[in-house]
Amino acid sequence: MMKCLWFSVLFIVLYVTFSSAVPLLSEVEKNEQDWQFAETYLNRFYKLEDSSPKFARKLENYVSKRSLSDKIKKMQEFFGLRVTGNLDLATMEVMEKPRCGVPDVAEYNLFPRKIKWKKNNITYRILNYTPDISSVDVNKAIKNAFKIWSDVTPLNFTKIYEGEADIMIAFGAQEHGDSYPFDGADGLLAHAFPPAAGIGGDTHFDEDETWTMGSNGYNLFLVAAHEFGHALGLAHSRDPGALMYPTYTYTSMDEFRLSWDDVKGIQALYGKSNEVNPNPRPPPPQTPEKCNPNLSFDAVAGLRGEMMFFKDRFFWRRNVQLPEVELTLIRSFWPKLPARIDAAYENQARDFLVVIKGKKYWAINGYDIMPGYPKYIYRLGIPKSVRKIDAAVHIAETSKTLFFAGDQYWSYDERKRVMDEDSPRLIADDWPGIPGRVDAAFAQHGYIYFFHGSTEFLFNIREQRVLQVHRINHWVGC
Ligand SMILES: [Ca+2]
Ligand SMILES: [Ca+2]
Ligand SMILES: [Ca+2]
Ligand SMILES: [Zn+2]
Ligand SMILES: [Zn+2]
Repeated sequence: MMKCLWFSVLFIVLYVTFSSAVPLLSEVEKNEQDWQFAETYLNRFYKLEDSSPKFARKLENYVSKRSLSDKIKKMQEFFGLRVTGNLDLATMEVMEKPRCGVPDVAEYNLFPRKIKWKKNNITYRILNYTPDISSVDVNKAIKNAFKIWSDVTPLNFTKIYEGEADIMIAFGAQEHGDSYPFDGADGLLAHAFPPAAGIGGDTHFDEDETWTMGSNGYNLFLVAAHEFGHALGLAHSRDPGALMYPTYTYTSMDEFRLSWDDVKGIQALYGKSNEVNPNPRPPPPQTPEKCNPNLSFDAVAGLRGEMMFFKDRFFWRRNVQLPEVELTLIRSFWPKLPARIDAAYENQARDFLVVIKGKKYWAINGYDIMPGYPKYIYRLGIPKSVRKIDAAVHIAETSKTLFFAGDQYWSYDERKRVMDEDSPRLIADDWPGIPGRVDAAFAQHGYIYFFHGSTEFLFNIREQRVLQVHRINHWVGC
């Protein structure tokens, strides 16, 4: 299914760039395949009717096409996509991502009642092991996955080796005994049942996945941590920064944190941890809010006609013609990039995006990091003493890329591939009206948009002056 995602994305990109390319499938065939795939997806994750009275199911028979479009809208709303009711590219992209098998509209979040364990001491048992990693590693991943929840609640998890535990953990392929079959490699990764007796709380992993302790295949700790959220009573979150978001994105164990949204959710069910922690950890990370008046950007760049506004682990993606924006994790687009970046620019003529973090930079073409990257920024002629680039901007008209760091900037000639000799220069000397430092910059049609804190300065390059000053929130739909 990952293959399928890459294929469809590459296909569209090639098709747009070289419209003479011959598609492998006819549009009609492709369309028909997409609709069948979407129907399966929507019935699995957005099947409201199943949990409601019989008349709804009966009704569904003759309004099925209409209801499919309604379900697409629900799904688009859930993932923060543009709500069209159509199978557009962005919608298909999300549907094809590997994900959890628990529905996004589940019975237990349709009703406001809380489904939770009525006790704080919960037992678990591992019924079988995957051959992919050692049983020691499986035990470790499972234990750590429970720990992230017990760290923030009064819950205790105890492993037992026989008899029935509250949370029975098993690996299984295809139909594995609960009439919610898995689907082979990719697609569904795992599922878990909400708290209750019997099958309640039980957690199953798709044995057709390759389970790992690292970044290849699927990381067992990350998937288990998500599933145990369900086994404790949490539904899926719409917050792309939350562990309880339905799709899988890799984060290393060192970088992993429960998000503010996850912590709020689990504490609403079980309360806070009773233990007084002698070394309190920093508060859980919050997902950036587009209407926060103090919002600032880490980096801004174009990407094939869209605009990307980077902030923390995320970026907002905006098609300039449309008012809506989509918030996505950087890693869900480019799993090999750092979680956060400092600066970015697009070279439209050569069709690549450059992102910079610390002393390294990556060139990206579509979804692919180009071979040989990351490279060091000093190879462009920036002194080794510069530890961080604040902002980078490429000016198509002059083929120059400007790198801003502190109160200075460097100008790189993309045609000659050398740094201009008079670099660096002071920002104050050449960009009157721009504050001493900039967070991000973006150039278009003879203007540079400089971002500083929550303020944007529109600079006319030819007239060498600031024309307008705005708050930055409007860029992300606020
Ligand atoms: Ca159980
Ligand atoms: Ca699967
Ligand atoms: Ca920056
Ligand atoms: Zn889930
Ligand atoms: Zn199962």
